[in-house]
Amino acid sequence: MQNIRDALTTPDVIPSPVQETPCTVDLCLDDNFNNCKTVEEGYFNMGSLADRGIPNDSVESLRVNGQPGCAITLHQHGNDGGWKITLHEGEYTCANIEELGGKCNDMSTCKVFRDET
Ligand SMILES: [Ca+2]
Repeated sequence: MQNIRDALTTPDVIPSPVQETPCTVDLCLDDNFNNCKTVEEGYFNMGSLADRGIPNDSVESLRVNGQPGCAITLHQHGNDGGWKITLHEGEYTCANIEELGGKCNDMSTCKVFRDET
């Protein structure tokens, strides 16, 4: 058994890199992170969002979870049309989304991904 002195003086031989965790996003139908549905990495069109309980033009706040580099791109329409914003790990209220160039209750498609750059 290791005594306490050894435990205190044993150097960390392995540097601790960022632990990679899955990228997920809580898409919330109401502001301030209420009524959220969680989606994993991938591209979601209107139909696949609806299948997950997220009707068209209903997202009002969201939370990007996981690391490193987890992100979501929100699109106003399909096919890359309309406004588009990319958000990295963190929490975004309706006001935050609008400050960043998006709109609340106006997103139709999105992509959750790990931004390797
Ligand atoms: Ca809403």
